Amino acid sequence: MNVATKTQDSAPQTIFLKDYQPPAYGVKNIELFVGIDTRSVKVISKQRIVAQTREPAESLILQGQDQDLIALSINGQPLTKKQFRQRHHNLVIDMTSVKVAREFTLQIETVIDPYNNTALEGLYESKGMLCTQCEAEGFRRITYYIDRPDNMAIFTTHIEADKTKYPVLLANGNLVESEDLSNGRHRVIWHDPYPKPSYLFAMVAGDLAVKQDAYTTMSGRKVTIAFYTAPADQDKINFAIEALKKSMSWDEERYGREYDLDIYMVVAVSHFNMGAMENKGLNIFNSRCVLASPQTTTDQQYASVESIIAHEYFHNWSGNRVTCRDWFQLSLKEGFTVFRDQHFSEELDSWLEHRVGAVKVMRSVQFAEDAGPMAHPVRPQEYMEINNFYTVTVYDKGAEVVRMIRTLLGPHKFRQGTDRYFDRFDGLAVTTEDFVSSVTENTDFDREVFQRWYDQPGTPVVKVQRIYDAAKQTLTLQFAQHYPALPNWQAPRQPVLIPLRLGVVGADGQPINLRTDNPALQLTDSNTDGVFIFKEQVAELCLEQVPSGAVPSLLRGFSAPVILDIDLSPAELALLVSHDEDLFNRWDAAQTLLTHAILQPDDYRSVFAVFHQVLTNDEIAPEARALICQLPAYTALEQVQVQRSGSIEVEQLLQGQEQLRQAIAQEFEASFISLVEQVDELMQGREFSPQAEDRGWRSIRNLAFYYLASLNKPSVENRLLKHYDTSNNLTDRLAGLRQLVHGQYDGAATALEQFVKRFSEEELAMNAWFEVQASNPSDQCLAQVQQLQQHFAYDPKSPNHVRSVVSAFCRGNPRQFHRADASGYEFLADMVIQYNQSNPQLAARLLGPLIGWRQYDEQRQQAMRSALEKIMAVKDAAPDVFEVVSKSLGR
Ligand code: B3K
Ligand code: ZN
Repeated sequence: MNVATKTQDSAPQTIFLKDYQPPAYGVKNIELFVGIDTRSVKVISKQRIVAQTREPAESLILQGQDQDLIALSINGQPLTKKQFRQRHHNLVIDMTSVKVAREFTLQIETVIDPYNNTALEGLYESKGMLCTQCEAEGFRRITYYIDRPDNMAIFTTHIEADKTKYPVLLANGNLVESEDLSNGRHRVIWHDPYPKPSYLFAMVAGDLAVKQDAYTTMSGRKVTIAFYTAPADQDKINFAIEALKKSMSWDEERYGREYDLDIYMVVAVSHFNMGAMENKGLNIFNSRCVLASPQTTTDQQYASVESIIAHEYFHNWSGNRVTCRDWFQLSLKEGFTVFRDQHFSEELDSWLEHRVGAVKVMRSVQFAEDAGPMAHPVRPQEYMEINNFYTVTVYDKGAEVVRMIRTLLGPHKFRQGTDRYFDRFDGLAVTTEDFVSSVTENTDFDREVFQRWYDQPGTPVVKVQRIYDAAKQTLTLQFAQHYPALPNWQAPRQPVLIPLRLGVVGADGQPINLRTDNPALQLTDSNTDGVFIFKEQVAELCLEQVPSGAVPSLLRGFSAPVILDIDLSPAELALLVSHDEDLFNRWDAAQTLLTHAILQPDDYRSVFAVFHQVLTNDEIAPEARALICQLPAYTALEQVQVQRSGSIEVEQLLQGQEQLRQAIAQEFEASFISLVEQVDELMQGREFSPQAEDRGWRSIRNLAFYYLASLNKPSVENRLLKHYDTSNNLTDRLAGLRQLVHGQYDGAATALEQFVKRFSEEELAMNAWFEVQASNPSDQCLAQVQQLQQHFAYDPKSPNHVRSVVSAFCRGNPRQFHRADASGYEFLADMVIQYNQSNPQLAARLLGPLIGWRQYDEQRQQAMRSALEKIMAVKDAAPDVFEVVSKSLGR
C-alpha cells in the first residue's frame, strides 16, 4: 500500500532542551475525516499550513508512524515521489520543489489499524469501542502531522461509521452536524473553536450509554455534562459527576477560571495505560479512575476518582488554554495541575489525609526516583522517550515546587500571580520560567535561586543542629543543606530556596511564641508558627525566650521537598505527637518514632506511650488516629534506611516491621477489639457513605484488624470472616479478605472463592481480588501469581489487570519479589520482555522495581542486575524500555 519506500530511522535518540527551535511551519487549522470500517480506518487530514520563518524552510517535516500512506497533495496537486521522502517515523516534503505561497493546504490520506494497536497510543480498540490517547506523541499514529505542543491548530473532526456498532461518535469541541447515511452508517462533525496542540485531540466511537447533567458557570453559561460508559456501568457514574461539578465551582472560586465550551464529556475506557487524559472537552478516563460504587470501589479509590476528575478538569486552564512549549516543560502543566487538585482535595475533604497521602508518595516513591539512576530535574534537560518522564518528579515534586511558591507569596499574591499567568499566556505554549516570572512579578521573590528547583535533580538534605542556652533562654537552630551524590549527574548543584515552616512546642505541650531579630523568619497568621527562608548553604536562626525542654517542630506540613535530618529523642517525638499544633507534624513525629522502632527494635516504650495517648482518644478524629497509628510503608522504610546507612536490608526491614506489629497487637489487643466493636455498633445499619467521617471510622477499624490479624488466633479469624462477609462496601470487605489471605488463615480460600462467585462480572472488584493475592507474603505467591495470569477474569491486554497482578507482586510484595533465589526478578524481566513490543509504555512502567538495584545488598544487586541485562539483551528493545534499562545499568 505504501507509495514510497520507508527508510529506517528508529534507533533511540536523545533529545535535548538546549536544542529547542520553534517550528518552521505551523498548522492553522486541520479538518480530519475519519472513516471507520470493520478492518481498518481511513483518515484524511486537510491541514492549512503556514511558514513561520522569514524564508520558508526547505523541508516540511511531519511525524507519523504505523500507517499506510495512500495519497498526498498540496493545494490539490498530488506530490510526485521525488517531492517527498517517507521514513519510519516521519515524512519529509521538499518544499523547494513545490511552488506555493507561505500558506497552503496539505492533504494526506492514510489507513490505520486500531484493531491491532496494543500500544494503546493513537486510535485503538478497547472492548469493542474505539478511542484515542494522543499525549504525548500519539497523534502521529493517526495522521502525519507537526506533532509538537507548540503547534496549535483549530480542529474539525468528521467521523463516519456503522450506526449499529458505533451509535455514539464523539470528538473535541461542540457537535455541529450529525446525519444518518443510507447504508446503515452515520456521520458527525465536531468543531473545537480553541486552538490546541495535537496531544489534546480525542475521538471515541462506541456503543455507550450516557448520563447527562448540567452546570451553570459563574458568568451564567449553561454547560452540558455528559458521562459515557459501557451500559452496565451507568450505575457507577454519579460520584464522578458530582466531583466534576465541585471542581468546576472550586476553579471559579479559587482561580477565577470557568469552563469554555458548551459540553464537557467524559468517557470511561477499560484498556488504558494511565489514569486519565484531559483532551479538550472530551476527557478519556481509565474506568478505574471514574467509575465508583460501594461494592467495587475502595475509599482510597473514591478519593482518587474525585481528585483525578478535578485534575483533568483543572487542566482545561493549566495545560489546555495555556500549554507547554515543549515536553521538557511538562511540569508547567502537570506540577501546577497536581498542586491544584491536591489543594482542591485538601479544602473540600480531609486536609490531613490528603496531605499525608501526598507526602507518602514523595517520601517513598519520589525520593527513591530522585536518588536513583533515573533521577532528573522537575524540568528534565534530556530524554529519549518522553513517556518515561511522566514521573513522580515532574508531577509530585513539580506540585511541591508550586506549593512552595504559594507558601512564599501567601495566598493573596499567589492568586494575583496566577491571574496574571492565565491572562498573559492564554492560547500560548510557554515555559516554566514564564510561569514563575509571571506568578511572582512585582514581588521580592528570588526567582534566580528558586529556579534551581526546576533544574537540579536530587533531594536536598537539611541537617539541623540545636544549641540551647539555658542562661539566655535561647534556642539556636543551625541549618546546613546539601545534595547527596547521584549516579547519573555530575554537574555541581547549588543551594535551593527552602521555605521551612516551623514552630516550637514547650515541655508542657504549649506552643511557644516565636521571637527573633532574624528577618528570614516570617510569622504566618499566628505568633507560634513561621516560615524561615533558607537559601544559602548554611544559615542560623536564634529564637529567644524559649524555656528549657522545648522541642522544635520543623518542616511543618512538609513545606519543602527535602529530607530533614534532626536528632530528636523518642521522648521529644512523643511530645510532638501529643501536642504539636500542626497536625501533619504530629503524624510525622509518630512516623519517625515508629521508623526508629523498626530500624532499631530495642525499646518500644515511646511507641506504646503514643498509642496509649492516641488510639482510643475520642478528642482526635478517627482518621487522624488511624494515620498516626499506621506503621510506615515498607517503601518509605527502604528510603530511610538508604539515607542512614547507604543500603537496603530487606529482611531486616520486614522483620522489624512484623515484630513491631505483633508487639503493638499484643500490648493493645483489648483496645483494638473494643475499637472494632465500637465501630461495628456505630456503622450498624448505616448506609454507605464515601465521606470523610465514615471513611475515618472504617480506617481505624481496619487498622485494628491489621494489628489483630498478626496474633493468629481463631477468635481473630472469626472476626475477620464476619467483617469480610457482612460488609456493605469494598474497603471493609477487602480489608477482611486481605488479612485472611496475608495472615494465611484457613478461611481465606473459601472467602476468595466466594468473592469470585459474587463479583466475577465486576472488573474493578476483580482487580482488587487479584491484587490481594499477588501481594500475599506467602512463599507460594509467585506460583499463585502465574496461575492468576491464567484466570478467566484476567485479560493480559489490560494494563489494569497487569498492574493488579504483576505490579502488585513486584511493588506490593517485597518479601516475595526480593526472594533470595531471584525468581521474583526473573519473573519481572520476563514480563517486561513480554510487553516490550506490544505495549512499551506498560513495559517501561513495570520495570520500576528493578531500577534502584544498586541500593540493595551485594547478592540482590547481582540478581537484579542480571534481570536488567536479560532485558537489555533483547534485540528489539522499544525506546521506552531501552532508555530505562540502559540508564539503570549506567550505560
Ligand atoms: N496528561 C495525561 C498523562 C499523559 C501520559 C502520557 N504518557 C494525564 C494527566 O496528567 O492528567
Ligand atoms: Zn495531568
